[in-house]
Amino acid sequence: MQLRNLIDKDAPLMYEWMSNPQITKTLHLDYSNKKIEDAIKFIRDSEWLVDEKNLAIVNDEDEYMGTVSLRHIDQGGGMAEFAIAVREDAMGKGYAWFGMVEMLKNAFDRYNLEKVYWRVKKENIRAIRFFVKHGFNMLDEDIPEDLLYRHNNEEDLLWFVALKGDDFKNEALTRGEVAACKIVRIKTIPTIEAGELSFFEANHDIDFEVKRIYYISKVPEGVRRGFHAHKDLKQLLFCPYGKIQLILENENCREEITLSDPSIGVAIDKPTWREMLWLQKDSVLCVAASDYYKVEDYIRDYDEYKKYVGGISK
Ligand code: T46
Repeated sequence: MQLRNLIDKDAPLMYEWMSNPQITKTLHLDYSNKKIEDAIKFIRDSEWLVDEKNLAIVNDEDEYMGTVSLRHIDQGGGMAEFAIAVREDAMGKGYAWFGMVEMLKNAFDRYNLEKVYWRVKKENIRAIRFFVKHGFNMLDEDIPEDLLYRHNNEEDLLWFVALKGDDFKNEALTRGEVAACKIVRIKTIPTIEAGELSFFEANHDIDFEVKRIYYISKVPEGVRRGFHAHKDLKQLLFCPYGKIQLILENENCREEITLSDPSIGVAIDKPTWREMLWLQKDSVLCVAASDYYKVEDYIRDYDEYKKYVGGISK
């Protein structure tokens, strides 16, 4: 995946989503009368626009998957508006998340902006859940006047913001592994306006029988736990509520991941040094384990762990 400038050959695939009512109903413009010529014009105009940047999200074969945009770029005020549209084929495959993160990086690192805002229709529950899941702030009252004015104070909109320095790159949803431990997508069934239900099954979703479940709660923010490894125990760790950073280290690397989504778990199935940092008060860490509690399975001394796995480079 990558971002690149829009080019003429993207027009047919751009027109594909422009003429898909399922996609355009969540967007803010009326696309009902758009033609392929409008896609071509949009691409060509994008070359010379000064206060707007439109880029293509493309796959490894350079096929257009969607457009990400920064609009109304206001260098003086340090802000811009973000927008994204992806093809139906690109949905659920990480393209939207990739495009968003890359464009926000551009906004903050390249164009030196301080704030990027975007709006979502209240009825677009899927998008709202996506942004909330990634930890973006939804605005109640601090919406700049000129944004409201520009969009006629429309009441069916919710506003989000990303600020320079925000930790918005929670990659848990797009990565496959952390320190060679598998990131597990826990099956999650949303119910309209009644929350979500997540579940996993022993031997189907995780490759061990569960003999023990424990959970860690009431941990103050900023506290670290763990600092040990297990010799044989296999575990699935997940955070059904709150935000916990998991730092994992094996003989080759030390990596971290933020667990902040009930549908994400990490399966630790080999001797791995672990530390858990509570980023948010009242976060809960749940663990499904392959064996009963056995004190002799723990390695609580870091040097001993290093010897156990044959020398770790930290
Ligand atoms: C792990 C991380 C993610 C028990 O008596 N039974 C149990 O099933 C467990 C898990 C713990 N304990 C006792 C042992 C200690 O006296 O509870 C006390 C606290 O355990 P610990 O200091 O090991 O807690 P954490 O949060 O550092 O580590 C725990 C698990 O122990 C460990 O297996 O992988 O969570």
